[in-house]
Amino acid sequence: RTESAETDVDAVVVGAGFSGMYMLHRLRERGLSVQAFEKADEVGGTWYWNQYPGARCDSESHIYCYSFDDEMLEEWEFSERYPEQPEILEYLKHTADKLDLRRDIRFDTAVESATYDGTANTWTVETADGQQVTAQFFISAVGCLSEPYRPDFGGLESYEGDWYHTARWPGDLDLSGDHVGVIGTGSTGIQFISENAARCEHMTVFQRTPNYAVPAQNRPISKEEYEEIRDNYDEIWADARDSRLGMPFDHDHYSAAGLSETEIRETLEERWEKGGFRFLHAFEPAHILTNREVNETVSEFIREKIRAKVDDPETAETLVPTDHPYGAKRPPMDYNDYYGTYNRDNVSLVDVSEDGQPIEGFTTAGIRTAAAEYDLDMVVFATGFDAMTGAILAMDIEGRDDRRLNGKWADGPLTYLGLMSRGFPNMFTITGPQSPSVLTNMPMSIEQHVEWIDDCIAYMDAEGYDRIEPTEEAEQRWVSNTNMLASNMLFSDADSWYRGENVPGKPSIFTPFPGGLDQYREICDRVARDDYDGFELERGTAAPTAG
Ligand code: NA7
Repeated sequence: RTESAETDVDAVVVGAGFSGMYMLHRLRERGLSVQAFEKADEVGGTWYWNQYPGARCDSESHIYCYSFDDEMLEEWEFSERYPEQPEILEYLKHTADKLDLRRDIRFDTAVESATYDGTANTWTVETADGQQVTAQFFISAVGCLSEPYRPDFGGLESYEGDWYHTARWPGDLDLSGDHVGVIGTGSTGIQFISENAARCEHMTVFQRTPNYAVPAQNRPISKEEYEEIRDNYDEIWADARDSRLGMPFDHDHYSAAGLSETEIRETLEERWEKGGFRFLHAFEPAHILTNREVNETVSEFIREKIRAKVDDPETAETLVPTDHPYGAKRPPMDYNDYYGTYNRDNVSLVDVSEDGQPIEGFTTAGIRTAAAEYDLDMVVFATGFDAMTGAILAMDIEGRDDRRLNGKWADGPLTYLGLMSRGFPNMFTITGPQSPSVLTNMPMSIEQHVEWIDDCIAYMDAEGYDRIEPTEEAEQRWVSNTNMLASNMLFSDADSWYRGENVPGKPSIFTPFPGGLDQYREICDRVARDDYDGFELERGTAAPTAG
């Protein structure tokens, strides 16, 4: 590197969840100086913020962790098949201690803006409290389901009860004795409702779209099981890396082609017992997510299970999804007899869809719908996130030639590989839009992204390049490829956060890369092997050096 420009550090990383922590570690191991910023007062990201009782990860715990460090795999043990929020947070804190990450993380510090200077080839990152740091590389690790979305119901300011968004849960709240209203029946709402109904005096659930919750079949993991997992970890990780979902069992699916409906139902019954994503992936994804007929058999199978669980037929029909096929929205998991919860005397369900009684707003005492008023001591917004782009665009990012990222992405995100966007040199996004992240076991995707970015920076260093950005053509190709893959699947049959439709005014575009982590990894590896095909690399642009 030349000595022509001096920066405070080589790289700034924003966020200290799974992604930011690993990115910081990798770059530091390579000898780069890194400043990470985290707006919370602790590491953990998603698992720091989502502290509502019942928060749990839908990936199985033995693969919901980093795979890069054998020692950590040896010494850490999750207690249940699916890890609960407090345990994941402990795991991440433990990792931060073990890798000595905290010394390079500035906590309680939100990044407000990042501005690229094309002459000096540096990024200037500014925080909410007015600190400025310059770096050659600017890396967003802010997460893709991290910017909470709360619908703007009128009158909330006059509501005299308490209200919380699940993704900003304050920790130890006592719900006992309260009449609690819950808005939202996505993955979060379903976890919250079934875990907390018994704790409340009364719970009223406001459901706009019924969902297909499949039993997770959670249970404790025994010592013997862990021993077996450890003995086979090499194979487990190899299978997970080479799979569509980043989950090792993903290879173990059937073809639905040529099966009769009875045979399909037998397979589904067997998979129902296995639970979670093993059910979703009973058949080749091509069959459930592209074949309407197979999908309808699967959807109907779940509908019957719901009807069988709920005592009151009218409530059951309100809970049965008929407006969208299974899998078109992110399928939620049931940890705690979700449908059985509606048989409790202290739980009631309100249909707030267009055909029911939509929420009109808040009163001083609670929620007013088109048909009634509900008095509530507390309202819980389980209303999801401004997914994929929300947290990135919450920062004011200005690239080359005064171009702003929120302007460039006004009609939908434009990226190459979900990792970079043209006009924003040396800026990387981990789990960015048009990457497979949210459709996979996240740590597997995160490790792939981080390692790719780290290798890319190492390549630049070795070859004497100091600026990288995608070509216009490669970016357009990637975006159309992602859209084309999605258009061959059933995703457009539902309004979902996958397509930005949960946030009013957001462009309606399928944002994750739906081709699977295995295919994505292959593409990324090929791009790197071909000297970063589709990227422009430049030398002699006042390569900055950390001072
Ligand atoms: P989701 O899956 O986006 O669910 C949000 C829920 O909130 C969903 O049931 C929405 O109904 C409901 N919602 C949103 N806006 C409204 C309004 N205005 N009125 C009534 N109901 C509303 O978020 P989650 O937090 O559950 O899950 C996000 C991801 O985190 C999850 O998929 C996992 O990947 C982890 P809708 O279906 O839009 O009619």
